[in-house]
Amino acid sequence: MAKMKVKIVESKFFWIAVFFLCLKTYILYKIGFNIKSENILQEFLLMINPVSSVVLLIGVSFFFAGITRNIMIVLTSLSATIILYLNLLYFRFFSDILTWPVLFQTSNAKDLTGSITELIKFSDLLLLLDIIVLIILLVKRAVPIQVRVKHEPIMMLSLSFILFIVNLGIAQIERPQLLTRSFDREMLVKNIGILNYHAYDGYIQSQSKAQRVFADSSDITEVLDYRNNNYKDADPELFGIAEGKNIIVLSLESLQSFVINETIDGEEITPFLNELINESYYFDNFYHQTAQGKTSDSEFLVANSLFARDSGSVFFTHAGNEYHALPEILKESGYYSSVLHANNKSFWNRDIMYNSLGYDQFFDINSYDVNEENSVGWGLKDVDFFEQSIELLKSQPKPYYSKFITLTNHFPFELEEEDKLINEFDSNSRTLNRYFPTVRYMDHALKQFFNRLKEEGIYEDSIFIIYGDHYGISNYHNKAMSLFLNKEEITDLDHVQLQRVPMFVHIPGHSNHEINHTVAGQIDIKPTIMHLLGLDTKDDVQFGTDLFSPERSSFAVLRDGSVITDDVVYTKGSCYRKVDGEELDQSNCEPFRERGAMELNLSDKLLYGDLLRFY
Ligand code: GP9
Ligand code: MN
Repeated sequence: MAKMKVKIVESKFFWIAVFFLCLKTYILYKIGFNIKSENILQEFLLMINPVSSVVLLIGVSFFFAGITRNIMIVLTSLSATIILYLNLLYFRFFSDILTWPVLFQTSNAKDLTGSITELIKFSDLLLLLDIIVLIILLVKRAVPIQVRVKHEPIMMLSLSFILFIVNLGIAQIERPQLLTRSFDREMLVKNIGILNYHAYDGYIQSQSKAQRVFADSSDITEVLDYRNNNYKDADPELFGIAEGKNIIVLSLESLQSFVINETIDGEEITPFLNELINESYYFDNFYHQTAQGKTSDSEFLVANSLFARDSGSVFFTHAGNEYHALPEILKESGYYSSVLHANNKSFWNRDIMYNSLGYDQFFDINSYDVNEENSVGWGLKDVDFFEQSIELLKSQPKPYYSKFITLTNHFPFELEEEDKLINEFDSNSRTLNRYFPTVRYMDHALKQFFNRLKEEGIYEDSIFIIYGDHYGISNYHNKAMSLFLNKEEITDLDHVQLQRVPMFVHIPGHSNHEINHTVAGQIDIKPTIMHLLGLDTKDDVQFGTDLFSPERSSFAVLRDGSVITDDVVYTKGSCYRKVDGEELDQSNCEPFRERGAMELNLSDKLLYGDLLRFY
């Protein structure tokens, strides 16, 4: 064993190549990909994250001996350089990292050939500097010829694995739940390195590919049958009421219903939204149905009326599927569609997924003037975001379908003193305490936005769909939450009820509505919008029902299988009566539990099999 270790350490040529390639990757991160780090730990990660994959890749040479090994060291270095260079070219064009599906998107290639020569720079030859040095060392026989030692390749593999685990451990400190939750490519590259990222991406892609391969056209029949049996007619009075109007969708970051009509130290948390309830169709039993994909899950639910995945983000795993999403459907009715969101376009793989969903335009961070003064936490402050969005909105052809995604009310709910319009809450949870001022700030930003829309004459020509994207306060803060809600504890039933998010359909000119108590969720938004526009939903494959349909049954299933009706909640294997929280016999929930499981299952089948390609 000791002898073997010595051998590996002795492999000077190998370590020189490893050093060169790691250094080159780091320099490319900084100069080529312009990756910035916010703290020393991030910078450190950037420096060390190439090591594990580079050791693995060049370590392939340990399967060979003699001169072949040294040649392999050069060849593997060269192939890694080619991968880096392809990424660099792609980045220069799209300011994004390559993904496997992108490599196979041959239909895009023709758009690129013309510009490829412009992307290549003379100075790119510098990338070959280390390779040239390695070749010189090789031909001058300045490096020793190594013999093959029995367990050496395994040692190299193990070393690479250990290095990767250490890397991942540090990355977890910097970005918890990195692999399961944060699917931003730049963030992955920052944390685990570009080569590891490609391996990870390959794994994710192959996983979903397999299920698709085994699906065939008969598989969709089951879904269609279910859909046909559950179709609900529209409310005849509201059907077509929004025809020709602009549709403005406001996806409000982390907004939960428990803040509505509540106060902190006597001050309303959401004064604007509270007012808006009187002038809107407001749904107070409306649930988010998202899982790990958070905002992206809510976007998926709204666009398709299909469930997102129970793990990871469908925006990443199934961006290549065939969909019949709302933007695409609206295009057939002459609508222009866009998303306005001041974040990197690659976050949640949006740039790619939005194409699949049929959006015409994505106004990402590059459409906004973002600087230190107008930013906090995750980026551009909501007030500035809405203000700068007005011109973008006006630049679009009418009628349009435009979705705004806010950002300020995002964990960890940071806000500057001057923007704190109400006090923080006082509990043991800093997160919950800070949540209220950021919600209040978002409410204020909305009020300003509505005023501006009225000034610009956009308001009257539009209808508004406004909802919270997902929870903001996890059950980790239950103790503090019980204090706020004046409850002894947060039970499983309470937890389900806390998954309610505000939902408004605001149609200028329609006022003084009763609050609608129907139990519903984000999956119901697509059919609702379609009916408001006078579009038939009979032939659309969807799992939601129009919120206004007189025939709709009050029902919602959450992504974890919990179900809610007017009277009962089924969650974590127990059935509860809603009014008093009493635990009931399972049979009271069974039909609803079954329905929920059925819908999730069929929707998953559709997604994993990419069944809409057969429809
Ligand atoms: C990022 C923003 C937040 O662009 O939408 O995403 P989230 O963490 O809420 O899913
Ligand atoms: Mn969100």
